[in-house]
Amino acid sequence: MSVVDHIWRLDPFYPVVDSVDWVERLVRQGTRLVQLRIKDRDDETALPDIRAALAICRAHGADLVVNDYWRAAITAGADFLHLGQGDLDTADLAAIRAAGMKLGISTHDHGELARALACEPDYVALGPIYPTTLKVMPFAPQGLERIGEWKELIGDLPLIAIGGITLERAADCLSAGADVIAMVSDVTRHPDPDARIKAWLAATRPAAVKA
Ligand code: TZP
Ligand code: MG
Repeated sequence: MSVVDHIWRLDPFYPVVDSVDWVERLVRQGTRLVQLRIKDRDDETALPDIRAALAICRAHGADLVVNDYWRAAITAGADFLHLGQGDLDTADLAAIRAAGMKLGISTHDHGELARALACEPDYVALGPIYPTTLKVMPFAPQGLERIGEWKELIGDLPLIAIGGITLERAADCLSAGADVIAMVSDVTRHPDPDARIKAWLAATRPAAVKA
């Protein structure tokens, strides 16, 4: 399978979580794409968690995306890396490419999109689509129209929508042009996360099969 074929098979359900326990809980239930987003560590202290999450994902046939710690991601042999705009200031893109990792980049406005595209990413994330309670954002909610605009601007690159997206809002985001829905609190802060994971999988798996 070529890299492009693989990218096109990115699962539409893309939870973003902050621990190996969450990664395991998700992939055991059938999640196929998950981001490990650990904050306030360095590469050395994040490395054991990245290795553990990678082993769990591989054992379950899931793709792990490592957020932030690109040196540790290279050391662990990760397949996917996600960088925010701030991370691009210091990331060694040549080293990331040389390691064969696929790269996703966050964008919030046109300037950030231009910068992201200049890095030749493998996917582009747009957020926040709706107001998010998870982090203080200097950007107003993008709304659904912006998803369609971004999809036109990035062409064949997969578009990830993130920020305030619930299962009830997912269909609108996919119809607007998103290929993949990323979320945090709709899963991790749900009163019954396992039921919510199952509901997301049931709602998005047909789309995954079609893709
Ligand atoms: N990037 C843009 S919004 C966001 C990130 C990491 C947080 C998304 O969290 P939630 O709970 O799905 O709104
Ligand atoms: Mg980051």
